[in-house]
Amino acid sequence: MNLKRLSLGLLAAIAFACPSLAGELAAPEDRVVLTVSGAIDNTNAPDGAEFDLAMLDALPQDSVTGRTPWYDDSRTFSGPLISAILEAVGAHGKALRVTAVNDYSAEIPVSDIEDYPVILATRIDGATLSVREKGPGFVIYPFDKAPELYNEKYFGRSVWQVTSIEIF
Ligand SMILES: Nc1nc2c(c(=O)[nH]1)N[C@H]1C(S)=C(S)[C@@H](COP(=O)(O)O)O[C@H]1N2
Ligand SMILES: [Mo]
Repeated sequence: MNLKRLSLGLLAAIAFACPSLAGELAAPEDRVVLTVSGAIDNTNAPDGAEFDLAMLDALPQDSVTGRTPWYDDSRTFSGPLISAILEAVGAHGKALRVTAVNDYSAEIPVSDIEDYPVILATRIDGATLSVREKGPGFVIYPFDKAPELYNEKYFGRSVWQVTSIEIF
C-alpha cells in the first residue's frame, strides 16, 4: 500500500471520527436567534457560527423545572445543553461572554458547563420564548438537580434575551 494513500485514508478516518474537527456547520435557513463567536473552529458566517431555532432544536436537549427568581410559580424551561452548542462550534476557550439584547452581559466559566447540564432555554412550558418573554435564549442552570446553584452568583449568570455568546 502506498504511503500517500495510507495517510489520506487516515485523514479521512480522523475527520469522520471527529465531526467537530471537520468544521461541518450548516447555514441557518430561518431567522438567526444565536451567534457564537471568538475561539471556535466551526463557522458558517463572517461573524462566527449562526443558529436558527431548528438548528438549536437539533442539538441534545435538557429541561429544568421549578421556581426561579423570574416567575411567581414553577415553570419548565427546555432547550439545548450549552455543552452541545460549544461542541457544535468547536469551542476551545476558558469562558463564555453571554450578551443579551439589552446589552447586559455575564461571564460564564467553561467549568460551569462541564460541571452542570446548563441549558440555553428556548422554550418555557413548551412554548417558544419570545423576546418579550425573556427569549430567544435564556441561560438556565439546573436549579432542580443542583439546588446549591440557587443563589445570586448563578442568578447573575442566568442571562435572558440572549442573542450572542463569545468564547474566549
Ligand atoms: N438580560 C438580562 N439578564 C439578566 C440581567 C439583566 O439585567 N438583563 N440581570 C442578571 C442579574 S445580575 C440577576 S441577579 C438576575 C436577576 O435579575 P432581576 O433581579 O432583575 O430579576 O438576572 C440576571 N440576568
Ligand atoms: Mo444580580
